[in-house]
Amino acid sequence: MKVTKADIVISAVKPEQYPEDQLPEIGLAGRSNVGKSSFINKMIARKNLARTSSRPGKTQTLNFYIINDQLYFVDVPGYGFAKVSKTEREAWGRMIERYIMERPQLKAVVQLVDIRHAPSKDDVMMYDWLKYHEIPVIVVATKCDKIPKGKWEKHLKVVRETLKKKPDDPLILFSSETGHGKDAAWSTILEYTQKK
Ligand SMILES: Nc1nc2c(ncn2[C@@H]2O[C@H](COP(=O)(O)OP(=O)(O)OP(=O)(O)O)[C@@H](O)[C@H]2O)c(=O)[nH]1
Ligand SMILES: [Mg+2]
Repeated sequence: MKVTKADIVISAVKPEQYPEDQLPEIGLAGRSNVGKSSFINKMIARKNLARTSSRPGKTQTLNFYIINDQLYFVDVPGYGFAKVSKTEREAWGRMIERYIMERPQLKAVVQLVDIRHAPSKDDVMMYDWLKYHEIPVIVVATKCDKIPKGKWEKHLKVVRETLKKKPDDPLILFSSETGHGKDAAWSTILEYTQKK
């Protein structure tokens, strides 16, 4: 897809702040620092519209990005970041839960995992939770530029098996560095936004 327009619309913490138009939404989930914001930037070909950082925990609100007046990417704060208090973690949990469980426009969640490592316990818990709530998941194995091509398939197999990924959920190899997988990710996302 050719992105001609992309903007951040709102950083929301509660439902009253979500956009009111009925455009389809794609949520981004994954542990802190996995590359969710970088994924958004690569997909919309903008260097730093979605703020990225080498410091985990950069994204702390639900950030709604409108793309070509057609759909939203919703950047969700990452999980598994140890340096937050229990109270903060609970507030985070409630914010995400409310969004994911009560948003009819949410068509799918792109769950990012780091291709270099087997999905963590938190990754597995997140995937199971999404499946329990019957949310379609597009698994994106990112940072593929960090391992040699000859090892991609072996690592993808570990991702598939550790998550116990449902056959219906797509798995896409990606790199925000090289743009590998960008076209595949776009066509999959568009397919899901067109489902009712
Ligand atoms: N080599 C490489 N580095 C990446 C890739 N994607 C992200 N990074 C780097 O990983 C770090 C974290 O990226 P972010 O996009 O900020 O991660 P995030 O998931 O949004 O993190 P939080 O907002 O903390 O949840 C940054 O230093 C990025 O440059 C990738 O595909 N390849
Ligand atoms: Mg981020």
